Amino acid sequence: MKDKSIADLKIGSPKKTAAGMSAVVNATRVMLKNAGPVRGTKLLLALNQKGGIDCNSCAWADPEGERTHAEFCENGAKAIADEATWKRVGPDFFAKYSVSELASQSDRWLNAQGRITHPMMLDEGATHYRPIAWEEAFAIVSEHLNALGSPDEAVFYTSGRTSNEAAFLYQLFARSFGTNNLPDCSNMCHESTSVALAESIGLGKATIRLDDLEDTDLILIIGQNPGTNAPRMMSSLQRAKENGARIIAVNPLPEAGFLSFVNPNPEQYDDLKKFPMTVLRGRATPLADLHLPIRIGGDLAFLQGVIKAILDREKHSPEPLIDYEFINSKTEGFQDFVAGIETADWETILRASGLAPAQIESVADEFLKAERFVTCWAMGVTQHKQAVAAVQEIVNLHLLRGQIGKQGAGLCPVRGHSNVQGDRTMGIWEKMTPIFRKNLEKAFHFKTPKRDGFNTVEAIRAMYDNDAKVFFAVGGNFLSAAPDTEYTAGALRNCELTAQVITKLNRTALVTGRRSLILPCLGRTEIDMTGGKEQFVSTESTMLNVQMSKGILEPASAELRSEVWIVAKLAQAELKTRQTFDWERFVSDYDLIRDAIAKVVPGCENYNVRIRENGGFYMPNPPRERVFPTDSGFAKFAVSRIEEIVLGEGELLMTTIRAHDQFNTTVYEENDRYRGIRGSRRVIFMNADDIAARGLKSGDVVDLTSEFDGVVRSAETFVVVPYEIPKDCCATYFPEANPLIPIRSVADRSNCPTSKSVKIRVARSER
Ligand SMILES: Nc1nc2c(c(=O)[nH]1)N[C@H]1C(S)=C(S)[C@@H](COP(=O)(O)OP(=O)(O)OC[C@H]3O[C@@H](n4cnc5c(=O)[nH]c(N)nc54)[C@H](O)[C@@H]3O)O[C@H]1N2
Ligand SMILES: Nc1nc2c(c(=O)[nH]1)N[C@H]1C(S)=C(S)[C@@H](COP(=O)(O)OP(=O)(O)OC[C@H]3O[C@@H](n4cnc5c(=O)[nH]c(N)nc54)[C@H](O)[C@@H]3O)O[C@H]1N2
Ligand code: SF4
Ligand SMILES: [Mo]
Repeated sequence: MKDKSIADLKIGSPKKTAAGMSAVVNATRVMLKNAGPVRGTKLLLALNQKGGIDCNSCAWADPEGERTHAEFCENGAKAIADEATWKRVGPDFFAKYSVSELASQSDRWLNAQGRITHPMMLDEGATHYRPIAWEEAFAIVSEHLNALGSPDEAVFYTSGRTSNEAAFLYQLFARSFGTNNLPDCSNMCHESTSVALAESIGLGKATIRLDDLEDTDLILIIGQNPGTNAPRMMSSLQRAKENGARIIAVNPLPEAGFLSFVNPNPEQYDDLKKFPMTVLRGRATPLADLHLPIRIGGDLAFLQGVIKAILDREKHSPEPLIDYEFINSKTEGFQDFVAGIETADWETILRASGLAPAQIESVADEFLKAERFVTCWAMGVTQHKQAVAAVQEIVNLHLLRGQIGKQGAGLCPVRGHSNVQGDRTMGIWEKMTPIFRKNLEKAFHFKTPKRDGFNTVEAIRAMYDNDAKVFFAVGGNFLSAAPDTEYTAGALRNCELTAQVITKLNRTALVTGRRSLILPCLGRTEIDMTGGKEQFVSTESTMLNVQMSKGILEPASAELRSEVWIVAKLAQAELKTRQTFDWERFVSDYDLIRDAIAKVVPGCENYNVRIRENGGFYMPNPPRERVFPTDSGFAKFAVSRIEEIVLGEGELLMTTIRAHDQFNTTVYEENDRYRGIRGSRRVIFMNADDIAARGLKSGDVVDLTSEFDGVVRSAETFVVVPYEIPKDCCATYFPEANPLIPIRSVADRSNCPTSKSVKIRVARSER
C-alpha cells in the first residue's frame, strides 16, 4: 500500500452500539482541539438552547418543553467546533499556495486549514487567489451578470445551512434579476420525498413531532442511519423503546446507530449516581427488534411485499385489518392501488428486495399489531431511480391503516442540512407555488419570471453545454456534492464566473470558471453586528419548528459579512436603478426581512412576534390534522410498478454512504468509528462471497468503474473491506465515489441523482 491516501488505513470490527462514552470523549476532544476549553464550553452550553445557537449540522428537532443543559450530540459538537476553529486561511495562505497545489490536497486537509478571512479573487489565467475589496467583488459579479444574454444564463445555488432570512432575500434577488434558476442541495437529497409527499398528501414535509415518535407502537427506520446523521434521534428512539415501541430497521448494513444506544447525556438519567457507571460500562438500550438486510434499491419491492401480505390477510380475516373509515373519507385511488398491488408478483418482490418471505411476513405482522406507527426515512430511500415511488409506497402503507394525523402515528422524512427545509419554505426552489408567486409579486411590486428554473442536475448540464455561464453559490461545495465529478468539473470550468459564499476552503473554489470569487461569511456560531446592531436569524427543523439562532463568538475575521449582507449588497450592485424596493433597509434590521417573509410565506404571519416566543413556532401542517391540500382535497394512493435493477456480468450495485467523521463533503477525520474504519476513507465494503468470487481478499487495492450510456467512468484506489452487506451489493463513501455516478442517472420525476444505486465493476489496481 504505497498510495498516501490509503497508507494509514486500519480495518477494525464494526460496532454494535452507538454513542456512550466514546461519543463524550470524542466530542470533548474535538471541541478542545478546535475551539479551546473556554469558547468550547460556552458554545456547547448555548447549543440548541432556546434563544441560543441552532446546531448547524443536521435538521433534527429540539425538544418542545424543558431542555437539558446538553442538547447536542457528538456530531453537533464536531460541526460547531469545526466552525469555531482558531485556524485561519487568509491572504498569506493564498499567496503561499497556488490553486493547483491546493487542488492536490485532500478534502480533510482543505477543511482543516481553517476559516477563510478575506474576500478573494482568482483572475483569468492567475495561479493564485488575491485579496479583493467587497465592493470590487460585487462589481465583478454584476459585470458578469449584466453581460449575460438572458438572466436564465445565471445559476444561483444554495446549500441547506443558509438561514431563513438570507434564503428569502436570495430568492427575491434571483427572481428580481429575472430567473428561477435556484437549484439547491435538496435537489440531491430529499427532493424525491418532496415530490412524492406533495402529490400524495399535499405537503412535502413530516407529519409528526418528537412526541409522536417517542410514544408510538412501532417505528420503521428505512434507509437512514440515525447514529451518525441525526444522533439525537437515538434519544427519542430510546424513549420510544422505554414506552414500549418496537423498532424495525431496513438497511443493507447493520448500522450501530439503530442496533443499540447508550445515552451520553447525564440529565437523561433519573438516578445520576448510575450515570457514569451506566455510560462507562456501556449498558446499552437495544433498539431495533428486527433488522432486514435489504438489497440496495429494493425498498419499493419490500414495501409492496409488506402491503401485499397485509392485503392478503385482509381477504381472509373476519375482522377488517385496514382502516376503511379513513380510506373512504380521506383518500382516493384505493381500488386502483389494490389492483396494482395484486399485479406485483412475489418472485419479483423477493428477488428485488433480496429478502425471504418470512422476513416480509414478520414485518406485516408488526404493522398489523401496531395501533400507531411512524416511518422514518432518508437517503437510502430517496437517491434511487424509483425513489418517488418508494416514498409514495410508504405513504400508501400509512393510508391503508389510517396512520397519518393521529397521536403517535405519521411520516418522518429525516431532513439533512440544518435548514434545508426552511430554505425551501422561504422560496429556494426552481419553481414556485401559485400562492407564493402571488404574494411575492404583490409584496414587492414586480413580475416574477414565469419559466421554471434549473434544478441541480439541469444546472450542471446547462453549464456543461454553455447554456449557463455564471455560477453563484450561497454555501455548499457544489463540485464534490454533485454527481459525475469530472463532468461537473467541466461544467464549472465552462463558466465565465464562479463565485461562492463560504466559510471554509473547498474543492469548488479550486475548480473554477474563467474567473472565481470566494466571499467569506459569518457562521451561525458568530455574533452578527450587521447594521450596527446584534442580529439573529431563524431556521426550520425537520419537524417544522421554526426557531431563532443567535451567535455568541467574535467573528473569525473583521472582514467577514453575514449571508444576508452579502446577498443584499449583491442585489444593490446588480439591480441598481432597477430595484423597486429598498435593500439597504433589510441590512439595517433583520426584523424587516421577517416582516416581508410574513407577507409572502403562508404560515409565517406575525413572524417577528412568534419567533421570539418560547422556542419559536410550528409551520402549518394540514396533514397532521387530516386535511390533505392536494388538488382534490383527498390523500392519494399511488400506483407503481417495480422496475428491477438488473446487473451485468461481474457488476456490483454500489451505494454511497456517510462516515461518522464527516458532514457531507466536509471531512473532519479519515475515520468511521462505528464501521471500524480508521485512517482512510478510500474503502469499498463488500460481501465476503463477492470478494472471493473475484479472487480478492481483505486489504487488496482495487479500481472502480461504472458504465452508463456507453460511457465508462472510473475512480481509483479503494481498499477492499469485507462487511456484512447483501451479496452483489457494495458501499463506498460519498464524495470519494462521486466520479462514478452518471449525470443522467436520476430518480424519475424528482431528478435526484441515483447516488445510492450505481452499477460498478471492481478490478485489482495495477498501480
Ligand atoms: N454527521 C453527519 N450528519 C449528517 C450528515 C453528514 O454528512 N454527517 N449529512 C446530513 C444530510 S445533508 C443528510 S441528507 C442526512 C443523510 O442521512 P442518511 O440518509 O442517514 O445518510 P447516508 O449515509 O447517506 O445513508 C443512509 C443509510 O441508508 C442506507 N442505505 C444505502 N442504500 C440503501 C438502500 O438501497 N435501501 C435502504 N433501505 N437503505 C440504504 C445506508 O446503509 C445508510 O445507513 O444526514 C444529515 N446529517
Ligand atoms: N454520492 C453521493 N453524493 C451526494 C450525497 C450522497 O449521499 N451520496 N448526498 C447529497 C446530499 S443529501 C446533499 S444535502 C448534498 C450536499 O451538498 P452541499 O450542501 O453543496 O455540500 P456541503 O458539503 O454540505 O457544503 C459544505 C461547504 O459549505 C460551506 N459552509 C459551511 N457552513 C457554512 C455557512 O454557515 N454558510 C455558508 N455560506 N457556507 C457554509 C463550507 O465552505 C463547506 O465547504 O450532497 C449530495 N451528494
Ligand atoms: S442531532 Fe443533529 S441537530 Fe441535534 S445536536 Fe446532533 S447534529 Fe446537531
Ligand atoms: Mo442532504
